[in-house]
Amino acid sequence: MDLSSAECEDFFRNTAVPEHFAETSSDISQFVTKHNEVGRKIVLVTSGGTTVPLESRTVRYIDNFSVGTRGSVSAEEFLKRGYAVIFLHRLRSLEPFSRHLGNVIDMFTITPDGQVSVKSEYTCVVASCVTQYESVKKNGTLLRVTFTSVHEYLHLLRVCSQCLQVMGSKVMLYLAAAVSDFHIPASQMPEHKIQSSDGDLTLTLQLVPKMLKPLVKNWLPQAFIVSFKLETDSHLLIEKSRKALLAYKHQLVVANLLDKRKTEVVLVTMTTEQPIVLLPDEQAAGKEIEEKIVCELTKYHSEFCENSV
Ligand code: 9Z3
Repeated sequence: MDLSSAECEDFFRNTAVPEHFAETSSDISQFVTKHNEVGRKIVLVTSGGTTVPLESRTVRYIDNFSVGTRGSVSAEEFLKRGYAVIFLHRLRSLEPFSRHLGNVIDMFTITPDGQVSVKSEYTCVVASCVTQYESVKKNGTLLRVTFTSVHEYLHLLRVCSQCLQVMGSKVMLYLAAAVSDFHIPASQMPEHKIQSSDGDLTLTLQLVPKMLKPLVKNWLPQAFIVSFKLETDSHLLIEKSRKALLAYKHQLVVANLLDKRKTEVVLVTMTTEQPIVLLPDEQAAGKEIEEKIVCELTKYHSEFCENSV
């Protein structure tokens, strides 16, 4: 569905803003101003799945598989390369640094004198995470913003984009979140819990407005924008990635298949296809494919910035 400016405005007017929206918007704006002033590049990383609520006082919702690995690992990689990161992620999905700390309660023990201490087998991983996290906190280079529903996600994506407009080409969008294609518009959602006593439930979901179009055209026309294309059928992947580039006119699509997403992706532009593969020995050594993806994308972005001045 192509979206006119009026339809876009209608969607946002008719869809409730997330809780604490004014405060979050102000945090984003301050973060952008601070890093823009010192000339630091900013990346907006979106991560995790969006829910589709079935009731406005939500008891039930539709969800998807994404746990936020792609986004959280990539955020760490961008931070390592000197970017400031707005990490727009699904509440309780994986986050940079803490993602390494599995089941936290297993990591602690109580010493005979009653002190809490980290078990010896975990000290290395805890020390490494805490050191990296402390350094990022000291530099103020990571801003975490959360969403749950697809409606909250879109409101926050728009406000982040509006705040980032001042950055021109020095901003990258890395849209790795698994955003639902279907939803129930706020105006058609029942307020209260759907009653099972009413019998079988038939749902009609509508297409979520494709916000990538206004995003590229109006919200952030100068930015370097990377979207992700997820398919399960390998025959469709590249063709659909190109179709997205044609439709939205952004810079790059990271194409991935559901079951190979941790070891293979293709960086697709209008004229090139660059496969990125994590080799078995790299995998065995604990390397993650996001290191390679982010390394390549930062090169594309530098070139994009040079050509934009
Ligand atoms: C992706 O394709 C991400 O790589 C994954 C990462 C969601 C597969 P995890 O969070 O998974 O590490 O578990 N994200 C984008 C998926 C998406 O919704 N794309 C849409 C599409 O393919 C619109 S841009 O049409």
